[in-house]
Amino acid sequence: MPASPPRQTSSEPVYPEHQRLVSGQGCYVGDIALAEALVVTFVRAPLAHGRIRSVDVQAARAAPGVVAVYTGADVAGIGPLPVNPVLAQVAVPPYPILAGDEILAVGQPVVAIVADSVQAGADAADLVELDIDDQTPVLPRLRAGSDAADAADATGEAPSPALAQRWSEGDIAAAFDAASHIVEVTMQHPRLAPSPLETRSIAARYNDPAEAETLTIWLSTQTPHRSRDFLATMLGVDKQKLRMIAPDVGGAFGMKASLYPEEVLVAWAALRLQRSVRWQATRSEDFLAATHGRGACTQGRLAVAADGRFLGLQAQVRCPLGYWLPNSAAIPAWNAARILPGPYRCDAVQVATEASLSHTAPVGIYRGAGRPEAAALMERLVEKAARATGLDALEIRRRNVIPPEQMPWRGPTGITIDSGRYAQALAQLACEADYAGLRQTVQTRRAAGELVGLGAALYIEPCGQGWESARVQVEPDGRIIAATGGSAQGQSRVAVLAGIVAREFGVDPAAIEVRIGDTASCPAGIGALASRSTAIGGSAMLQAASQAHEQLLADTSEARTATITADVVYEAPGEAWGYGCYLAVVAIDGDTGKVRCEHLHVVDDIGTVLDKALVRDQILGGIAQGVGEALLEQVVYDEHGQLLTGSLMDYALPRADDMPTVSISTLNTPSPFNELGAKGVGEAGTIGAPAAIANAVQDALAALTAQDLPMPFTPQRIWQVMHSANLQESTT
Ligand code: SMO
Repeated sequence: MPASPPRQTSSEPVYPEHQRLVSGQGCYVGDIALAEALVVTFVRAPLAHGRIRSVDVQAARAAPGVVAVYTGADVAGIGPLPVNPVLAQVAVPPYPILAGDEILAVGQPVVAIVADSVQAGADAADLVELDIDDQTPVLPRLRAGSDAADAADATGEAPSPALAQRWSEGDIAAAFDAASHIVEVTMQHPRLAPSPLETRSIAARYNDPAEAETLTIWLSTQTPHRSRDFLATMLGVDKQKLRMIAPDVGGAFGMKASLYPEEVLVAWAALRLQRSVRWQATRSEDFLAATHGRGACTQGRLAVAADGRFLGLQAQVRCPLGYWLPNSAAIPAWNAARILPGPYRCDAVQVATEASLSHTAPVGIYRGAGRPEAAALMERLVEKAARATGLDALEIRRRNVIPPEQMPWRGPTGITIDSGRYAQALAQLACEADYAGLRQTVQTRRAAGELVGLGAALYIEPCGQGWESARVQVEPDGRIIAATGGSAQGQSRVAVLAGIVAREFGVDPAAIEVRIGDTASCPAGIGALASRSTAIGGSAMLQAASQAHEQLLADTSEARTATITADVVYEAPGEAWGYGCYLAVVAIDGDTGKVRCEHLHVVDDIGTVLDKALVRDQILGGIAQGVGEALLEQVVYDEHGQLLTGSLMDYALPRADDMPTVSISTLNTPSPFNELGAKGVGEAGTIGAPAAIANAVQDALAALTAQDLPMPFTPQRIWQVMHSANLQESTT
């Protein structure tokens, strides 16, 4: 019997952060009151590619309420945004604040109007005249069979890689020569719009020059310190003159990890006009010009021995990029490649990855950031290998996984996996899901004419590297203050951090005051990314709490008069690798082609669990987004590079009734690579769910097609498969 979805029950902890956010008490950037602030309205490019003949802003400048109008020439001196150098940078384009001579994507900011109200800005925007010489855009090349493929291939120029890298280990030719079976897979991931509830938003307060800070900036961001530092460099101001505050952030999912041209312009305009300035994107502006995720096309060949052992893997990852690179631009292409061959041993591996520019919105990290792409490719290959060898899907995985006694494991792309009990996770899944019974049920339903499928996926997830900071202070009056450089997007980070400190001091978590996301009151930090907050940030906090507590115990003075402070910069000695084993049951409506993911059985190993309920919520949230990728969501551009999915009327986010029921169990193998033994869980569901659902859908359709279908598995796509199979049947 499928379990019902986990529900909040009265015995579960109540998180003050949750209570506050779901009852409308949150304070987002848009809620920050700024006296006499000006607002920015952007005039955006109506075409994907072209030469600007002229931009006429005379009438806009003279319009009521308009304080200033800026074009590309005004902001040409602003410095570039650094790109995280995890891949070789072949051809990094300039970082444009406003278009110069050339239009590079639909939605690119061309003119910025600074006015005393949103209405005045919108009216003035209508008066701007753009004269553009239309040119053919370069669009991402997609694999054949996906909706936009023909359109993209019709454009003359091939996208050129901006970032690329290759890895190779072992004798790949010998591996394929020795193979009893060779299986091949091509995966096309939809391009996705991260779609946090709160759109991009910034409010910059211009302070009296006599004050220490010139600008106080509230930014909806995952990375307050990094954004402050990059912004200071780009604008050529002392970083101490900028204070960056991330107040409540209404979702981010990677989309708010990097600075946007619009945000840089707001800060620049505030300095130039010596006025407070703000901007909030509309939902359509986020579809047009915030970073998208995924969109990768991956291809792989797996050489398999008769007994199911994996002998060799050849893989190619191709990721789309837009017209400028966010700081995180290289992360998806890097992760998708370096994670291969996932949790498996494979002696010969050849992996190549590249990411190519196109005349579209920027592409960056989105919850999972390359991990779902690696998992989907590998797990589709494994599923095909199971079919080719006649082995059971879980059994072939069991035969190939890296054994725990070989951990830490050095992979062919140079990664080091810290820990993992993959075979045990597979066994736990088989037991929890009643795998044998489930397979029987699927057979029975198939015999009765239903299109049903079962799909497994075993994935691994790197949970961040590097350092994070923490400061714990004990005041003479007994107050304990804990501060960290990260920010929070509704994950109840305050509760987790307070819990870590409270346990050290042996006090109630409510007694701990947690400060996050403010460059003035928190030590410098990296931010909330890559599932690293608990493993790395939490370890920093644990060390700071322990040091402060020791100092407190050592303090024998009768009346303590000084503040005790422990400042820690914790650097993890390596990456913690979470992993999970997912099993999806899908059913396809024979009339409409609509895929329903009925149930997901999940075993996740995230190391030490600090808070069970929060872990479950993270897994469920990730699954919702994974279901979106597999079944519903896709950003679509037409052959002219026009965005066809510019609103939530056209872009299908998952709703409550699209969710499968979910059974979650965990396995806890502590990571030896951090103080807590924790691994990340923020991205788990987005990695495991699409791979498992893809395998289940292909399993349901196995009698009709052996072709690799692109995601998302929309009713239209599935109906076409069923329809062409029926046609073939009736003509033979
Ligand atoms: S996609 Mo995450 O914010 O590293």
